[in-house]
Amino acid sequence: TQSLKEVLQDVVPAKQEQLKKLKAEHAQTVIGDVKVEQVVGGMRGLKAMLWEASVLDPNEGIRFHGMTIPECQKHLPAAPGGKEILPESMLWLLLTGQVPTESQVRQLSAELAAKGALPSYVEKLIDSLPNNLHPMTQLGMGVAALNKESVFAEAYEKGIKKSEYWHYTLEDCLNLIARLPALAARIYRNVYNPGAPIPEVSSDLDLVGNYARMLGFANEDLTEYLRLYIAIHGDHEGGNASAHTAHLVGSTLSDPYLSYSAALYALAGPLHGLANQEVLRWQLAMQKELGDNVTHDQIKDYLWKTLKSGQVVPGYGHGVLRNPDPRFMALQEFCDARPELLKSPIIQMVKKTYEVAPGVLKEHGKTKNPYPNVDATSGCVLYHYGLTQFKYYTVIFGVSRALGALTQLVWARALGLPIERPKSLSMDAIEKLIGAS
Ligand code: NMX
Ligand code: MLT
Repeated sequence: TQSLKEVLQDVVPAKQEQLKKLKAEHAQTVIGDVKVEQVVGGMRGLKAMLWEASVLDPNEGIRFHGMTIPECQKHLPAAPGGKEILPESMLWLLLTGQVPTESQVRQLSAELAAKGALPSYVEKLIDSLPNNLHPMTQLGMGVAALNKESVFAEAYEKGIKKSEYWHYTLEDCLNLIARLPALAARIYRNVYNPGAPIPEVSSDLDLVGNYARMLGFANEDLTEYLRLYIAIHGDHEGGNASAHTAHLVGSTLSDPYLSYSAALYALAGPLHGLANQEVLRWQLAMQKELGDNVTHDQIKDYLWKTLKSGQVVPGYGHGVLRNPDPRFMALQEFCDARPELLKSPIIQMVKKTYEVAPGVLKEHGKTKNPYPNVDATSGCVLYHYGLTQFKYYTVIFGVSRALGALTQLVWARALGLPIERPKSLSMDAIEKLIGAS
């Protein structure tokens, strides 16, 4: 069985050649223009970043190396006895562009489990934090502190060739992905269930099998849900705020731990990953006010109340998507296949909200995308299975996004990409440029 590193060693030269050819033959070819609205409007739609693992189409959603979510569900290996995509399978696809065999994935799970224990200084650091410090703040601190272990930083200090960067970056990235479950589970246990002993990483379990066990859940359905959740949140091309942050910070040759820690603090914003916490807070407030058996009309009124108070409807809208998010659809299908989930009041409420919110948002007329994004539903299934502490939800997103953000760090170093440094302009400078008085 070829290991992940061996496969990458085969794949890297072809990609390096592809980039060399692009630069040699098309360096001056124009692929877009820059409008003032993009400079002052969050760079929406600006094609300005190389990202290998996935591309987002506004209408059909994400493709990972050309594969849609249903195709990944069909072809990527699951856990023994399970059905959902294993995050290890997704990581393999993102890194290599290839669908792994079952034995390659089992080997990767074993490698990650062997590296999964937290160093004791990080355990002590996390244990020393106040339990009312937001779990995302704790996660970013733990990830940053792990940079004491960075083989890239150590090798760079000693002096290495540019062509060797990606080898050390890969090692750091796999070590970090391996340790995220133990770190994230420790934060959960300290904040919500202090004192109970946390099991050690088991060499017999996959990444999420271990994560669920360390969190303290023994429900195989929840574990399968987490596998799907973590696999499909893994990458969403490069322009989203967390992935872009990792890319920017990594481009300075800051090591993968520091780069991903920075990314986590972008994910922690309510317009980005924190939206899944906000969705649950918003749906529970609706449930408190209106009870369990809400009608569509009551939800419409509630939506208008939110909009009229000047707030956004969390879980709706997107910077790129212009249709319902296929990740939302995949998580809804997980519910549709399980009658016990469909009976859950909170899952029913999310479904009914989806039936009316696009109409209300269209009538409201502001958002360019009135449809749900993944955050509209991701938390309600966790809630149903007893993971009710919604301030924790973005941490799970943070465990997942490492797959894509760290993949790109490996590719950025393998391709020798430079430090990111776009040009900024003042309003006076823009006016001068366009000849406006
Ligand atoms: N509810 C109410 N208003 C909205 C919504 C919404 N869900 N989405 C966008 N708008 C407003 C937006 O605030 C803006 O108003 P204004 O002109 O007053 O500034 C206007 O519609 C145009 O915004 P768009 O161009 O459609 O959206 P943009 O690309 O700027 O932002 C989001 C995208 C995702 C930040 C935005 O849709 C939003 O705030 N959604 C709610 C939060 C959310 O669900 N975030 C999660 C994104 C997914 N993720 O996991 O990261
Ligand atoms: C993501 O998964 O990062 C979000 O959908 C936000 C985005 O793509 O901009």
